[in-house]
Amino acid sequence: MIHPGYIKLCEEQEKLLSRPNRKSDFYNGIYERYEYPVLTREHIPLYWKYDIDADTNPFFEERLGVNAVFNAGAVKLDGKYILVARVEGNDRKSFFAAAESDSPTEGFRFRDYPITMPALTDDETNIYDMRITQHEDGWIYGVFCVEKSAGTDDLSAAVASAGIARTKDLVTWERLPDLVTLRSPQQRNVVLLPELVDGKYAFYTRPMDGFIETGSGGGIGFGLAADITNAVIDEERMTSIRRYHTITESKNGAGATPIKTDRGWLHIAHGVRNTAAGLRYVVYCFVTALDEPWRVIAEPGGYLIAPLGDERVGDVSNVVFTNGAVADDNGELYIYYASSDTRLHVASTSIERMLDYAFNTPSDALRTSECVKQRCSLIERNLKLLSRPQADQS
Ligand code: M1P
Repeated sequence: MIHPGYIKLCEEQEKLLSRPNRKSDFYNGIYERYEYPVLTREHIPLYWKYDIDADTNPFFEERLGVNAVFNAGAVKLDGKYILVARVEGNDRKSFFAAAESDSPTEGFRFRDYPITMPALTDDETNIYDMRITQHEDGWIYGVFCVEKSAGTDDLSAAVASAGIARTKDLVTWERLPDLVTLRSPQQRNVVLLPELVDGKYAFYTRPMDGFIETGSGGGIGFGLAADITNAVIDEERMTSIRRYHTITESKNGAGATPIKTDRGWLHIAHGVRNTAAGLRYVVYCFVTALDEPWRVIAEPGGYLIAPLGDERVGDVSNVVFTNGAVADDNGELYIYYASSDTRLHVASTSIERMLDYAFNTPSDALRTSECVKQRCSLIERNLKLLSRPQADQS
């Protein structure tokens, strides 16, 4: 018999799943925020967590709890917005699960089962943060982080690499060998470009010396692999680089799969700086050239999205992170970003607005004296306009 507790919780959950989402009061002209997250752990189907049989679970206790739902890859397929989220069990292991909706900003529901991603080796311990690429070769690729123990006495020492899998339907996945980068011992935040470059598969990488520290890794790299079924990159060129006293000082990493626009590939990435209170993760933007996708042609200074209000608090506080966005045919753009490794939000904008932001926001002048000059020049132009007689201002 189904436990009555299940029926009661289902009714409560239905209110959450069918709740309309609204734009919040936040304004910066670049994008809109929304009142509610699009996915949280409360969105997880109850039958993923509870044994709903009253005979075997008389107290209706949670058997396999879910701690967080965050960092989602995103894709639009057959008219549906699909998020492949990182779901983290109470046991700390992450797995992937697809949730879909007819709307980009509300109504996301998980499919019946999470994704069963084949493991390549017995020592793979954790997988997370999938970037989804609808590639011109006809496959949909998922590139994600694969984590293994370093096998030393230090139990927190781990090795990260980029796993690659492909699918046609987001249900059945064929796992390919992990990406090999000959000059970088570890990788995380790797993204596959949707188009071949010089007939090869093009990846944005994040060279790292260790599991957490990027060390000598200077920023977001770019490399080519001739064969996706045995992807090897021998040389990584730098794209968006880390700089002292900026939002990328500690590290940065590619985010959503780059979006092709008339003016270049639009990237929505993350940057990390250190503070007395720990690392602070923000989302930033840059554009690379269509003919040389490693060459940065616009990089606005500062962040695009920083943790705000409730977003600032969670399992890993003071973090926003993105690995998925959907660009609609009508030019609307939806950026899915997680806050504090706990929940997933959406920001809405358009390609046109983002390009205006990317090309017209001053780049980081790197020094206080220069940054003040940038601001004074803005103020001067504005004050001139404001001092004109009213009649001249229209
Ligand atoms: O905890 C914040 C983020 O940390 C990692 O990002 P990075 O590799 O740039 O440090 C990732 O593990 C990511 O999942 C997480 O949100």
